[in-house]
Amino acid sequence: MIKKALLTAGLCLTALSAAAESVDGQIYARYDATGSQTGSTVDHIRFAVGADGIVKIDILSWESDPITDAPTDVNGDGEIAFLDTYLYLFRDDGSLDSSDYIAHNDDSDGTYADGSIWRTDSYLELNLTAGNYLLAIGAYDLGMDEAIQRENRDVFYPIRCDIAGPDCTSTANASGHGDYRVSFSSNVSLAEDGKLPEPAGLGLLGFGLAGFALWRRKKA
Ligand SMILES: [Ca+2]
Ligand SMILES: [Ca+2]
Ligand SMILES: [Ca+2]
Repeated sequence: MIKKALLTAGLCLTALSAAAESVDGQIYARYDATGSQTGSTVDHIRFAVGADGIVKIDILSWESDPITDAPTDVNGDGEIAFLDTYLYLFRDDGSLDSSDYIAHNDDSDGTYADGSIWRTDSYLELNLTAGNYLLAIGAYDLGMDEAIQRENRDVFYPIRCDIAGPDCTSTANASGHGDYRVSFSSNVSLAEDGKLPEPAGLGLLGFGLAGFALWRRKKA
């Protein structure tokens, strides 16, 4: 019974830590056998909205200063790796297709509250009813079919540059990967799914249960 109570407590902790959640992820360039870029990956993030209301989805990615083109490490990970992000939002009914489409966004055009430095970072703010949703994030230019199939066939982004190297401009060659951070408003909770970047709260839950198991062995 104690174990069940603690398990419940752990799940509650996860639910709490999921409030105002953010997810860090990477979009990877894909190449053919000759080394030519053929496209890039698309991530899917599942989330739930508990009650009808305004939901905000804010992307942080672009790392080249819009005035000087100087590398700018907006996510503080010590590298300059970014993309021109592109979002699609779908209802999540367990079988994703174009009938689930709600909205898409390429460029935010001026919402920098999350630390964004350039308008190419995507942003969505819209009224959603309670329920389950799926966010697809990839690189410009992302079509709906590409978002659904998780295969972006456009080439160019993401961009990776040497943080101490020459200026990093939007005309740089696509390579490697680009990083993104997606921040959700506090009325969103992230869903568990093996395909998705792991929410920070899940790591805490795992640590908590492992600690409890150790405590049980010591007491026995
Ligand atoms: Ca942003
Ligand atoms: Ca960075
Ligand atoms: Ca964009």
